[in-house]
Amino acid sequence: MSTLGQRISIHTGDITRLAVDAIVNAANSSLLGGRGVDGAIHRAAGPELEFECRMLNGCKVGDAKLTKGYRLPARYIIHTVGPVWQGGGKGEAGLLTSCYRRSLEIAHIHDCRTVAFPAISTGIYRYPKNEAAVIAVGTASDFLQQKALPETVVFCCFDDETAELYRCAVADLDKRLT
Ligand code: AR6
Repeated sequence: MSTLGQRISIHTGDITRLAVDAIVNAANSSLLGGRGVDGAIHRAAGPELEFECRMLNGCKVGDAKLTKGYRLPARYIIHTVGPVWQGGGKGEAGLLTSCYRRSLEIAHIHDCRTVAFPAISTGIYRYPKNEAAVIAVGTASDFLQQKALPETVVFCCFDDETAELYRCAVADLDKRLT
């Protein structure tokens, strides 16, 4: 197995259950909660999370901010704000890349060995899942090649179909890297 394959893992299930150092939240720029994975994370972490989020003054699209994990098994939550898909001509790919890079930088600074990502922007924000998976895997791979931490990036997919897209994206990248 390649080095990339050893440091990227693909999981199907609910990200709120994962006992990793940090999980990433697909938030909105208010950081005050919402639907989808954001709602699930706020419910599972408990009301203290919203209290801490209120002190953060929101977050720009493409950026990320860290809070504690509260009642989650994860120690930290890294909240990032993905772009709303508007057809692809509004800088969406660059902004989505930035979400992954900024989240990984924050995980690195906080000595996280394992970090789990949902498929940012691919639900309510309608980013095409396949294109988003290629960006997620490519950006994580670039980062992992430069840094020893995080040791492992988990892509937590809500369904098997999405997990398969990630497996294909990893396999394609592996072919290009070897
Ligand atoms: N665990 C893992 N993945 C999940 C979970 C879960 N518990 N729940 C949903 N997903 P979305 P977005 C997947 O809509 O598109 C919120 O209201 C889901 O299948 O949660 O970035 C925010 O406040 C999809 O593949 O996030 C924002 O306003 C992926 O997570 C807005 O939605 C992302 O879907 C953000 O929209």
